[in-house]
Amino acid sequence: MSRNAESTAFRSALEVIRAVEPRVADAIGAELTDQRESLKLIASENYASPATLLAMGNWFSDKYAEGTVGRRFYAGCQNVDTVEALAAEHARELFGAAHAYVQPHSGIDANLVAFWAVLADRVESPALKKAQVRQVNDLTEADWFALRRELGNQRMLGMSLDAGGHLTHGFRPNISGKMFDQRSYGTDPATGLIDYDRVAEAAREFKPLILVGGYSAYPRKVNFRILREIADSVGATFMVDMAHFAGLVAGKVFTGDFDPVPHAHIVTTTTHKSLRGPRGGMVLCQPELADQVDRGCPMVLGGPLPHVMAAKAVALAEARRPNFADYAQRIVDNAQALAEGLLRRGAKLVTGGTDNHLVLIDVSGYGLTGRQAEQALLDSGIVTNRNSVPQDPNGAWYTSGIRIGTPALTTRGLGTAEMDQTAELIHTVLTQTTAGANADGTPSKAKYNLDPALADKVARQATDLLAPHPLYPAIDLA
Ligand code: DSN
Repeated sequence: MSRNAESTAFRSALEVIRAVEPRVADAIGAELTDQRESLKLIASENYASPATLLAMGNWFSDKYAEGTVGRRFYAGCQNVDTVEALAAEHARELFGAAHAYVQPHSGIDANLVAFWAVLADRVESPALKKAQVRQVNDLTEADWFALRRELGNQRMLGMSLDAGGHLTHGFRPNISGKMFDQRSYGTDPATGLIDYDRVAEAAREFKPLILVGGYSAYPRKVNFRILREIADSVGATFMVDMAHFAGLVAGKVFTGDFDPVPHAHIVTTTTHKSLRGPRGGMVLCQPELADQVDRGCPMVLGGPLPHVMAAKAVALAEARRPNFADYAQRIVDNAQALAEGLLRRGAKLVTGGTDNHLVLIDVSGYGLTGRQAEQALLDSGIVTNRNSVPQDPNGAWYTSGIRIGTPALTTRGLGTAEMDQTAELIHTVLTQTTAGANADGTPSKAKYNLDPALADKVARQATDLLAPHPLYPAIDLA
């Protein structure tokens, strides 16, 4: 394929859009410019390939396809069947999973599908069993009442939010926190690491139906073999949300005890983070849960998005190529170089470093909240996001942490030397920013002081750092 093909494809697409609503075409072009010019360190973002992006922009978007491959509620789904089956096959092969369900629209949706599958599989309820064998019309009012009571009385044990767990692992702002009686395990206050003995103790006391492993802000590997043993010891189903590190599993950086797929009963993920696919979700599971997982739509999900499933098939095919393992290893090498660069310059990092794709800086040492640090970095062309640290005194809104991740910059081709320069830029901004005050003179958790000339200088240095690694080099929209 000629490099020109990518340029022609995107230029032509914008020309067609511009003829209808030029402001949308302009915004799409501006987004590319912004992404090209900023140092993207958001741990959950990446840059999908042109092939993946293009697979989403077509008439598959117009097709309804509720149900699953070969068993649809709509006619004419033969082509959707082709791409859904391909995406599922690539996912099974890539991760060595018995079953893959590629319809979830997002990570939250994937988790809801998984929760439903586990509830349906595990909750002892005659009414639920009747509902499963499609005798819904035979259920009495009393059956429905009993069913709701039994479903609404189940327990989940997951990682606490401030230790790096995710909202969808049973926390109140998410529906999972309303569905489940939830308890969390944290990390050791001295090391910041998961203390598996404490997890086992919590599991023995709480006896969860579901033990959840996985995280969105924990900078270390997790031993999924031990978590599975804990789950088995209390009769829990073991679920892992690998949304953040799916790329590291796909690229065989996390193997053996650190690969969740052979250990968990059910694994959920997004497809757009370290895995570098389109925005979306996916569920992998052992055979006994497959039937329930496949009921995800219409049980939990709206109609599948065939254009996104097509893009998932493309991205998963890319991840099966040998060079993806090299990419995954470079993500971790870069995160470790970034962590070392920050530590050498005096930063305080949660757990003292990283062995995955992310680094969590405790910015309280600079006298800043996470919100102040996030905005000061943004002014300087460095895009990150604020995040709680364990036992965070500033709560989930202001926070005391900055989470940074390397999947996106690694995709652009930056390496460990450039990570050290990135650490220098972050260090410069954080040491030159001071906390601001409210109008009445009281300390503010949001306002900050940073010399705009310094911010501009850092932004120019960031652009210089990126210049040898253009984003989508074959695409010229001018
Ligand atoms: N929003 C994603 C993240 O940034 O981790 C997960 O919810």
